[in-house]
Amino acid sequence: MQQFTRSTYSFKNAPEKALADYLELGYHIEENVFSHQECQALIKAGHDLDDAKNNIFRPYMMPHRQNPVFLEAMKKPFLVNTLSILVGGQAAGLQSEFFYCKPETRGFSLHQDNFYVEAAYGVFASAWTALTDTYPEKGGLIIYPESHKAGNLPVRKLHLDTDAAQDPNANNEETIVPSQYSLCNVAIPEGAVLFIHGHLVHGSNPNKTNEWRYVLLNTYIKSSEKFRAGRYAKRAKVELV
Ligand SMILES: O=C(O)CCC(=O)C(=O)O
Repeated sequence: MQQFTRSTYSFKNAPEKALADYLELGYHIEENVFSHQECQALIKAGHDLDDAKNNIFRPYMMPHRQNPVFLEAMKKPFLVNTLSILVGGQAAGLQSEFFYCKPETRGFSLHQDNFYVEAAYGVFASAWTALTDTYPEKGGLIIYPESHKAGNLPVRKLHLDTDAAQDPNANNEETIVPSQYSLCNVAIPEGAVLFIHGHLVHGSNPNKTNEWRYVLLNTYIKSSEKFRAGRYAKRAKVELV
């Protein structure tokens, strides 16, 4: 496993230096973006969604269309400003997804987010917000630093049984990672955001703890760019200005 490297700069006060590190590494961690109260409000809103009320805890696609708390999170000025820097122009929202990841939920197989979205290189990125502390045993993310530089990578089909608590497209295939890139596990604390380049290979570990691992994923694209809507996700641009 590779020694984990992260930028020492923040988009709050050194955006140019933070951007240079993001372009080199393919990710950026920003702490204290959401307060404890905001994380708790989002978790509560997750449990108020129709699926959760019916004891269905697979990741909920597009909660921003159901509850304004999620739309407000997607529109958080710091996220919109940072994403606009990362995608090289005014960012539009594209997708939200709320992850419950109850104990024993399987991880998300290795993938590049842009595999699903089919946008041009460098104009699409994700904000993965930990609503509870996350670490390798608790569904923590796996990343391959600098793998975004490889562009579109091939995948191999997987033949796993479905896990009712995981996204139905999470384990269909996995990215074949070139041997020069190394796996890193990351621990992202509550309220922090992992910004992910659309071509960075990443996935997640299973949740082996007895606590739920709540995460809110928002994805963004440069407003003028094309993307694939997707049969399951049904992505549509959300204007943020
Ligand atoms: O939160 C997870 O388990 C993985 C989510 C993810 O990587 C994604 O949706 O792109």
